[in-house]
Amino acid sequence: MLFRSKLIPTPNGTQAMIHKTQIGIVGAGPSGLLLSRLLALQGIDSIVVERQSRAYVEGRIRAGVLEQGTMDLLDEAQVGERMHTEGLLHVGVDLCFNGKRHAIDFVDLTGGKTVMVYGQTEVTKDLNNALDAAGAQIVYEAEAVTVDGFDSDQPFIRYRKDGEAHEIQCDYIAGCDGFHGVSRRSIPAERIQLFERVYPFAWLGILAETPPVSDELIYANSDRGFALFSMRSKTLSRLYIQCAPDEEIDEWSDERIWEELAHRLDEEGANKLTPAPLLEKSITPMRSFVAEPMRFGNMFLVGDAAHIVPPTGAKGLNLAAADVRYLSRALVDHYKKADDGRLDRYSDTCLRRIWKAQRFSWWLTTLMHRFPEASPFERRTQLAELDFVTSTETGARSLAENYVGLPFDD
Ligand code: FAS
Ligand code: PHB
Repeated sequence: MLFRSKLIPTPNGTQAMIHKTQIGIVGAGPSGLLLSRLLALQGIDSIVVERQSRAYVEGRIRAGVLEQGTMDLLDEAQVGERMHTEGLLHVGVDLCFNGKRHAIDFVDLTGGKTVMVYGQTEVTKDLNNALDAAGAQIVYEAEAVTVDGFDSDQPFIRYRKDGEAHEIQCDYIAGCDGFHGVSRRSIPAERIQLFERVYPFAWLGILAETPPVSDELIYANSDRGFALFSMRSKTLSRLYIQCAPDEEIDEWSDERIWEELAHRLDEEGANKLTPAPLLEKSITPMRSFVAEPMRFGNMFLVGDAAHIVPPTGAKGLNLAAADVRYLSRALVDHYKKADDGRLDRYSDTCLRRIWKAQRFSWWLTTLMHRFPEASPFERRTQLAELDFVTSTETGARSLAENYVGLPFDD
């Protein structure tokens, strides 16, 4: 463990605790934890700095669907055991429109590929438990985190903890601090290009102790808007309703939510929907976002720090894992083979996958949601595309191949 600390005086006369490591990681979400874990298994030292508490991070209800590539990476990180025993393997999804459900069979259409339903909350807990057991250095509830020096060969992260100043001196910084993090915002505007599309709706998400209405996920496009019927187990449902982007959550009583979910389902599903007390209720805005490039000197942007997708395609967490897969391999090549080829290609390789996932997420979001400004002609063409996707092998295969996760380039 390269973790070394010493107290030194700072220019303004106070003192700071200096820590040295190889990789300084900002953010203890799935990206930061998975990167730290994969590097540690290769003997590469890191320190993770997180502004929230561990309980807060583990308590966030977010993604639910893991691609095979993400499952393989969690196995490589030796944290996949509970996922395999408690996760739910899914062989397809249903699309529901005009009051009818249509199966998209992943196994038939992709030559056997599937996805796993296993909540991001559980992934985060599994990673934290493994990192804890290995004595990993994770600083929770860090304040005033800043990143600097990434254009030099001595980048550093500064933060305050319990009133004390700390500085992490490292070889590289991994900005795993999400859309609202400090890493991307530390890049001068002239060095970064941002691409964004904000959608004219949001998702109201609920978690309820009630059996899912179907074994597979149901994506519903109804006259009243989109709804998604997902789950976390055979007794725990994760459900979403398209709502206005400026919706006040207090305007949605439990009763109104259950009524709206039933309206947006086919008759069979609506009859199976069993209202229950809500364990969680939140509204998530819908945006597509990409920052280019993803490398700035010796700092790399990873996961939501560099890109956001509307959750319709279940790509957010899987894209973050793909970035981590590539960066961890690139850092291992650097330290073990003195080969910086992958580090040099990191941004281009990640962005190639990111933009294909952005396209799919935008396409499925456009296909499944009611747009307030849509003309009757656009509504008809939307329904015609749903008919094409569910009644032709070409249309169905395109959805299936993207949903289960495209092959990695490298
Ligand atoms: P995260 O945002 O998860 O983690 C970043 C971490 O950095 C956080 O813990 C944060 O506290 C920390 N941080 C931020 N600023 C910091 C600072 N200055 N200093 C130190 N730490 C800092 N994806 C799906 O696939 N399906 C879904 O259904 C889905 N639902 C979502 C719902 C919501 C409300 C949100 C916000 C996202 C959702 N996502 C979904 C996407 C989500 O799963 C992300 O893709 C995933 O969390 C990405 O992981 P990270 O890149 O680690 O970023
Ligand atoms: C979820 O289970 O939270 C989930 C599943 C599929 C999606 C989005 C969210 O597309």
